Formats: sequence, structure tokens, C-alpha cells
Amino acid sequence: MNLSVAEKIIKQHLVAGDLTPGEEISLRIDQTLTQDSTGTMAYLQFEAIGVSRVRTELSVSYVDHNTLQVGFENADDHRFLQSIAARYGLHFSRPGNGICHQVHLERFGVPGKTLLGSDSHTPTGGGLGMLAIGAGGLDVALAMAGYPFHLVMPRIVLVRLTGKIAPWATGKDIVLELLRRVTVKGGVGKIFEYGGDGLAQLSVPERATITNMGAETGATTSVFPGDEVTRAFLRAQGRGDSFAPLVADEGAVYDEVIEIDLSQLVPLVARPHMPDRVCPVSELQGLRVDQVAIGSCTNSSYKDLATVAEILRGKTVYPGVSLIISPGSRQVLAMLARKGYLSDLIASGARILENTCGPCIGMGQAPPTGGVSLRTFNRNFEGRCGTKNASVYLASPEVAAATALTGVLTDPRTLGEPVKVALPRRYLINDRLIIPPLEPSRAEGAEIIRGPNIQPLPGREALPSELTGPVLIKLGHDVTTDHILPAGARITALRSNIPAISRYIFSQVDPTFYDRAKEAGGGFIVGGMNYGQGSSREHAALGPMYLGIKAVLALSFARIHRSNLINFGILPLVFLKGEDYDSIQADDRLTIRDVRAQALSEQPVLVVNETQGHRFIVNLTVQEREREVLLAGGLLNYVRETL
Ligand code: MIC
Ligand code: SF4
Repeated sequence: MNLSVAEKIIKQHLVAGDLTPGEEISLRIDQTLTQDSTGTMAYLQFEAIGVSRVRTELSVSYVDHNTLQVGFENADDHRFLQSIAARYGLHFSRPGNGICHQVHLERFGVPGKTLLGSDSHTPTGGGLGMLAIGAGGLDVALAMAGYPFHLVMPRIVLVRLTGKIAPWATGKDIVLELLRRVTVKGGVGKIFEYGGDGLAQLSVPERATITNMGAETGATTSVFPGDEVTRAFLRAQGRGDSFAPLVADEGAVYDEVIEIDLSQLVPLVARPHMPDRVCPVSELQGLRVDQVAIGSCTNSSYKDLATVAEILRGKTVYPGVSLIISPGSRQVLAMLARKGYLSDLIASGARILENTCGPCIGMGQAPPTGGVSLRTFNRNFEGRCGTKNASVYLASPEVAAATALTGVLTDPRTLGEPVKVALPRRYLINDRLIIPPLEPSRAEGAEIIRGPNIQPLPGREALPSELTGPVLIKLGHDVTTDHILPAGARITALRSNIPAISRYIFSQVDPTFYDRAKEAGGGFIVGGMNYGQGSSREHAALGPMYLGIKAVLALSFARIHRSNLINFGILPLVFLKGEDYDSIQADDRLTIRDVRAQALSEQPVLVVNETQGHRFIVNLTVQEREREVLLAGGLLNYVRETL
């Protein structure tokens, strides 16, 4: 059989199932990564599973999200994570070392390996030829404990890149073009695999921009082959021996093919408030901008920032613009300093931040009231930047730098010849901020340090025989996990404290939600299409579980959030008819009788709308194992019972 790159990696890691799209498979996981804002919960769950040391080839715990430390909470989390890493045999990337995805690409990624990360942008590793998948913390905890990862075998889509890339077009424009064509729902159940004669022009950091933001299509992941470009990158990272060639077989068959002619690409921009609202920069040329932010795991590589420095050199940021730059890693920052680019950035007036997620997750740098912010990030969901009525646009570092100089959205093609930055033959390598695992004999005695921000895990009972309660909220389409549980410094600091963070569930959509949910002792959530897209934060399921949410009824679900709901014992129910979604109202009282029996059968589930005196059916489309997880009241209960 002629296999694609994705199929080759899957086949090599298959524990159960086969390569038939739509069927459940399970995969052996070689590497895991966590970041601090999802990691604390993942490690509390890992502890609850009760193994004495991680059982992967490599597991890394990064600290990159919660680094503002406006109170004790973040620092408590960091100390907890460091002590967990020492106790259980993980690498620990210290605060300030960089964004997990960038550092993982630089220092740990290996073509052909599987990587599971508790962050939705884990597919960044696909730029290096890894099968890198984002998941909830509990799934990552199980992978660390040596259990395989379950997923539905995706359809493999070939994205064929052809032609010579147009001047000033970048990796960002390729993925924005993909988003324009397929939308934020178009990747669900798919892997985008890149191929074609255009590939060789794209460096690993550019490929990683593409696979990173592939997450915005809802795809399971995106992957590039491991070729000469990959080899050169790994050599420059002093890791040439991690390279093994990985290309699709001649005649590999794909479920779908998308062609992108690189010579026709133009600089693109995503408009507020969705990453798929894409149009050419030239169409919005002249839009006044208050803030330009360059960074995030999508576009903060050495190549990105050196290009920005080349554009800014000898010039000054426009007086009405605040230009913010957050490098992706300490290595990037060190390289910029060594090559003199850092002084170009400083002299231009850029405000240099720490090497973390920073403004991407609303940790500072909120734009002014009604302001316009142009960002090189991957998400522009409403309110995520910290200012509810701000408008966030997404574009390449080239567009961002050009705009920072003029104060209006600017097509970089107006700057003349494109800037070319040579990739280093050798990156500056300094792993002293990564603490390696302790020897097992020393690790066993390591103490785990918990501050008051680290609260015990809440649990849930097995599924009762009947579910009844009010519809607490009815929402539209494309609800993101930022709507369910907002980001920002204040709220994200509470990620290891479920009772405290649950107060913020839907706080920006309906501030009365928490009180109403508490008063009613729980109930139901109703959503439209693609419910729960975006982040992997399992708190968007844990919070609702804590508040007694029994089921979410939606027209469709995003992959990671759907798994998170099941992991915490919340039924993801899919409307069969649009009219049932249309007719249901907030406050309607719903009852699902004999829900255990109904959940076990493969028939649709009957829901009674007591308020309207009306019955309708919904689908519980789950795999066998997921049914049992739901009956047990969640994955941790299931694991305790069965394994
Ligand atoms: C994000 O980009 O939304 C985050 C913050 O990285 C999340 C994880 C989280 O909520 O902690 C993600 O993408 O998974
Ligand atoms: Fe961090 Fe933003 Fe990347 Fe999420 S998308 S990992 S918040 S930089």
C-alpha cells in the first residue's frame, strides 16, 4: 500500500484499529508536552492515576502562559510544576525559556514521532514532520502514564503547494489562504498533509507557522514531510542525528486534494473576530491601527523577528502605534542579540516583552477602547485581547512591521524588494534553562510543593438514571472556549483551582450564568455549530462539570472540546434537526429519562422539553469506550474502575 506521511506515522504507532477514516484508533505516544495553564490540572490528574514515573520517551513541562505573577498564584503553580517534574521524571523548561511550541521545535521535536500536548497548538511540531496533536490535560496525563491515545482516524487531505512563492507572501499567508477556503470548521476530522514542488522553499519555522495555525481549521493536525529542509534545521540545532527522512510513497492516495499556487499568493489578513475572515491586505489598506503585536507560537521565530528588524532598521514606529514584540524563545532572543537585530528593534521604539505567550492570551497589552490591534498571532476571538470592543486583525510579521511604521494597515509590497534573512547554519544552543529529569532513585524522594492556589481535583458521580434541569444558556454558532472560559491574567491564574475559576464560566457572555447555574443545581447548555472550538483548556468542561452541567446539546462540536466533555462526564448531544435547535429556548426545562440505558443503546436519545410539552431526539455519537467513560461519570473514574 502506498502511504502518505501521516499514515506512515500512524501505522507505526497503531495500538488498535486500522487506517479506515471515521473508525476509532489508538496510538502509542512517544512524547508529551504541557504548558503551565493546562499543566497543573494535567499533573493533578497524572498523580490521581498513580504511576511512579512518566512512561513516554520524553515528557516536557513548560511554563509560558502564566508569567505575569501579579499575585502569588502563578509562582505557586511554577513551583508545583517544577517539583512535579523532578518527582516524575520530566524535563522542566523554566519560566522565561520560551513558548512551549517554539522551544519544542528547537530542542526536542523528532520527525516521525508522535507528540501529544495539552495545548491546541501542539500541531506546530508537524512543521518538523511529527504527528503532533493537541488534547485535554487528562488525555495527556494518561499518555504520560503510558496509555495509548484514542482518536477517530482522520481523513488525510493533501495540500499541494506549487510554484515559486510570490514576493512578500509567507507561511502565514498560506495558512490564511487555507482558512479562507475551508473556514474554522473545515478541518474537523482531517489531517492536512503538505506536499508539492513548492515545499522546498519553506523553512521549518515557516512550515511550523502553517501547522500551528492549521489548528484554527479544527483539524486533528497538520504535517510536513521530513526532507532536506528538516535535516538542515535539525543540524543547525545541533540535532542532526534526530533526522530520518520521511516522505509520502509515490502514488499515496489522499481523501481530498487542495491546491495552492504560491505564485498567486498575496499578503492576507484575518478580520475580527474569527481567523477565517480572510481578505487581501490591499483591500483594507489604510485602516488606522493603534497597536501592532508581533509574537506568539505562530510567528515568533528567529526568521520572523530578524525580518521585522530588517524592515524597521533605522526607522521609528509611527507615533500613534504601540509596537510590542515577544520573541518565541530565549534562543530567538539570544540570536537577535548576537546578530545585532535586537538593537534595531530597540532603536525603532519597539516594546520588547518576555519570551512567553503574553498578549496572545490576554496577559497584558490590552488595546485601547474601541482600538484596532494588528497581531501576528493565530486567534482573534472577541475579547481575547482583554478589550471587549477592540478589533483584532491577524497577519504576517512582514505586514505587521510595515504597518507599525505607517500607522495604517500596509501591504508590504509597497516597501519594494522583499527582505531576505538567511537562516543560521548554527543556532545558539544553551539548554541551561531546561532542567533534565532526575535519576529514578533520587526522583522518588523529591517533594511536591503545593501552594494554596493548588486545590484538589473535583470529582463527579457515575451517570444517574435521569437528567433533568433548565437550559441555562442558548448560544449561536462557533462558540469558542474563550467564550466558555475567558483567558486573561486574572482568570487564567486560577487554573489549578476549579471552585474559584468556575465563577467565570460564560462570564463575558452572560455574567449571571454562574449564579443561575448554582441556584438551579446545574442544567443544560445549548450551542450551535462547532461548539467549543479553539483552546484545549479542559477547564471549559471541568468548570461546567463543577457547576452541575449534565449535557451540552449542539448542532456540532469541535474535536478537543467534545473529548473534554466526555472526559468529565458531560454528554455531548447533537441535534438531528435544525428546527429542534431553533425552537429550544433558554430556561426551558429538559428531562432525559433512563439516560443510562439510552446512552448504552446505539439509538438516538429522547429529550423531553417539559416547558414546551414537546419531545425530540438527539444523537450521542460516541465510540464504545466513550460510552463507558460517560456511564462511569468521566475518564478518571473509568480508569480507576477498569485499568
Ligand atoms: C490558547 O491559545 O488559547 C491557549 C491558552 O494556549 C490554550 C490553552 C489554554 O487555554 O491554556 C490552547 O490553545 O489550548
Ligand atoms: Fe500561547 Fe498564544 Fe500559542 Fe496559545 S496560541 S500557546 S496562548 S502563544
